[in-house]
Amino acid sequence: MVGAVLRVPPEITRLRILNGSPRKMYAIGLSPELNNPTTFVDMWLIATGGGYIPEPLPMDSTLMSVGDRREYLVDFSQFNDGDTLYMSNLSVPSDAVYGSTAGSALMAFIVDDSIFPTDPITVVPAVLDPTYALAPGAVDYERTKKLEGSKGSGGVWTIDGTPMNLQVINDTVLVNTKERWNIINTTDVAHPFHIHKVQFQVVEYSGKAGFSEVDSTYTFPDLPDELLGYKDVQLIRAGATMSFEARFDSFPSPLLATEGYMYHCHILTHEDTSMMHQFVVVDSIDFFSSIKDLPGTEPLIAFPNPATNTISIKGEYSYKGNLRFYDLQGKLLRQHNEIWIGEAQIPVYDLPRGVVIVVFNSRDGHFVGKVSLH
Ligand SMILES: [Cu+2]
Repeated sequence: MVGAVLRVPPEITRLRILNGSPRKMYAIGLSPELNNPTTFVDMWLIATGGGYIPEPLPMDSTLMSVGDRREYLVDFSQFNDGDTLYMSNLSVPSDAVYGSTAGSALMAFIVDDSIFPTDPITVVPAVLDPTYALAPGAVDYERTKKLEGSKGSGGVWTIDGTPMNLQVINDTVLVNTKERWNIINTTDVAHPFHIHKVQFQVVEYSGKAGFSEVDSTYTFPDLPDELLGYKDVQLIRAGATMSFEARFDSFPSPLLATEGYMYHCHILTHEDTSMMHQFVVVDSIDFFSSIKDLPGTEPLIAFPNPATNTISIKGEYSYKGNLRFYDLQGKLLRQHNEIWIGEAQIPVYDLPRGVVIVVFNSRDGHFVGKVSLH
């Protein structure tokens, strides 16, 4: 809403802020000055999209990327009845491809002595979540993703150069494991990386963070406010790398999953032009014991079995699809996209010896089987 006004009590007030814009980032602060503000009032960050941070963190301004949610305490008791504070609209980073235009304030807060909250907050708490720590356990698996594309590429943005394909599950995560994901922004613009299903914690970040124009490396728990807390979206500035850790502790897919959770750039026009992949979380026992041919598909066979150097998968018809190899713990070993079964000799000489799971998916046929490598 343009020109929004909120009347607030002369008390500490909790503000929940969401950047719901499809693609614009906002750098915000609170100031008594309407235009070109130079003085700011402390905002105490208390929570992110995934919960409380360890203790309130005061700041005068911050960057809200697309999809960001933050909660702040602001002490309006220091002002008089009728005083007005403005949410300033400050300059966004140089690599924010769809920055908002700095200048006019986003909204106003008017202190109003006639408002009496029934349960006022009288002090900013010293501690919010004393148990806050990195998600427990060692990292079971690590993945690295590259955000790719450029402003000159005609609006084609991808993850690892691979367009979004609903027929492809790009990652299979084993339930009740902890993973580290390294997201490398190789592009010349900032992307807010967003993942469904989990709340992650940034453990390392190298490059420009927030709206700073200075390259730095930050390591958990010494993080600037823009990187702190449990979250499901994190802006990664041009050229920066963000690593997060998360536990995938719930809701494994009941069957061989064909419906994935998404991870993608939160800029709507980027996710719509392919900067999105999907993953499933599986329980390995359920995953492999429930495997069967889907209705309406013909049986396929992998041969030779056992195999040493190559295998082929053969059926009555030729299909084009995606072939993946997993180990018995459900970890993806390798993926081949867009191959024709019945023709391709698929190399397996470099896979670990022993039994591997072969999964083939296409629009028309599915195949899951075990192949023994020796
Ligand atoms: Cu993007």
